[in-house]
Amino acid sequence: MEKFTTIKKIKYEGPESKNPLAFKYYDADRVIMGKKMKEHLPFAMAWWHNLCAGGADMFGRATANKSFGAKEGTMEHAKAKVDAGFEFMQKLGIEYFCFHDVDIIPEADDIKETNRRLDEISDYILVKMQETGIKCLWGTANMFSNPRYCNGAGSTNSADVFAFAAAQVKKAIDITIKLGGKAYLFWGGREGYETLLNTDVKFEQDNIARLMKMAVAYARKQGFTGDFYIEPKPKEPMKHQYDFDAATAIGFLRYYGLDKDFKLNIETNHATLAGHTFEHDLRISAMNGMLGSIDANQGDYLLGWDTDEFPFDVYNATMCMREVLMAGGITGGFNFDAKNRRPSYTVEDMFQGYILGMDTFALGLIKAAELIEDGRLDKFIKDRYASYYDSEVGKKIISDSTNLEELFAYAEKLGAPELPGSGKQEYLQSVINSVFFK
Ligand code: XLS
Ligand code: NI
Ligand code: NI
Repeated sequence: MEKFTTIKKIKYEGPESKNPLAFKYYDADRVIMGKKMKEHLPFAMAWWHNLCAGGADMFGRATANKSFGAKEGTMEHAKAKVDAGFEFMQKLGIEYFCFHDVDIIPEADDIKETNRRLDEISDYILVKMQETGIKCLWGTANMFSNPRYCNGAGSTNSADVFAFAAAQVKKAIDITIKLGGKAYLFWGGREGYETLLNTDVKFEQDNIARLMKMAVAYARKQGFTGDFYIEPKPKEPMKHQYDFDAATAIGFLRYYGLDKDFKLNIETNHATLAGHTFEHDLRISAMNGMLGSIDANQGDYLLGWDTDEFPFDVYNATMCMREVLMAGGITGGFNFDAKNRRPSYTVEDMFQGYILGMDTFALGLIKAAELIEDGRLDKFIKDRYASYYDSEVGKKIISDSTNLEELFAYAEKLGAPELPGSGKQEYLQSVINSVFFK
């Protein structure tokens, strides 16, 4: 039965349109740099925000009704969410979804019953997937909401909790494989600590790696060929999260020999919480061959937590898409890990959040392609390092064929080098404006 009876299929109407339920920039079949927009931008719906969260915060209960006509906490409700989710994705032309195990069913007290419910609902989801062609981008286990995970999952001090987490990961991998997920994700929900007064960091990190290794071994044994992801985040819920940012996560993966199986899922708001720009963490991932997927949202510079807003900042989305285009695309997708603001509690708001996000990324793609085609930024960067290609000493340095003694002698002969050339930041920023506002 149709859930969103007041909403029709969302169409592209172009920038002149004033229709609040139409795309202004996202034109799925428009070709940009040789590829359709929908191929550049494999969007995904985040099950948890869109179908589960009603806007509750620590000061008040939910404002949005996500019952979809069923009693919450029942399997009927779980199925109603599947119906609503697939209708939602179809109406928006979204081809992927992402989920946590407990987003798709109400967790039972007994793990056997929880797992039975997961089997039942995944059968139901599978039928919908076959009917609609909608696919699973990634699955994950929620190992942060239940009180048993107050000290983390892989990082917990309790061996029993660790074993329970392992069981949950096993089942979440089974369901992800069953739904044909492209990847399996670890967001280090509470993998971190509050104080060193009670924490053995090395012990906890070794254990997180153990859990990940077991996950890889198990999934590969089941024939899973997709990627594993770590989604870095510097803080919240814990004060110190172990997967602080892209560079930290990459170091961790390499140290434990997990770097062949894992890539990163970079979330805008997590990068900015780490004190980086979004494009910084994308660049660090890409240059290490580990840019897997993106959690598309945005934070608020006035607030110090993960506000998970729908992306609206076109400049930011452009810098993201520039990184993605330069990296030759991503194998994952753009998952809207984003939620409506609490006072935006209507069904129209649900759709308008996604329309905003999709239009913002479409604009980002258009503008990033224009920046690349304009060529001034890329040429400037290339020229900036020309001395390494043009001079003898530069060539020696980048071909690893010199040493400190030789460079010492060279420097003595040189006397003093000239200044390295202007960075021209202001000029380059004006180039961006001129491409944006032609
Ligand atoms: C929370 C994370 C979470 C992950 C999935 O901050 O972004 O939503 O994406 O567990
Ligand atoms: Ni987040
Ligand atoms: Ni996320």
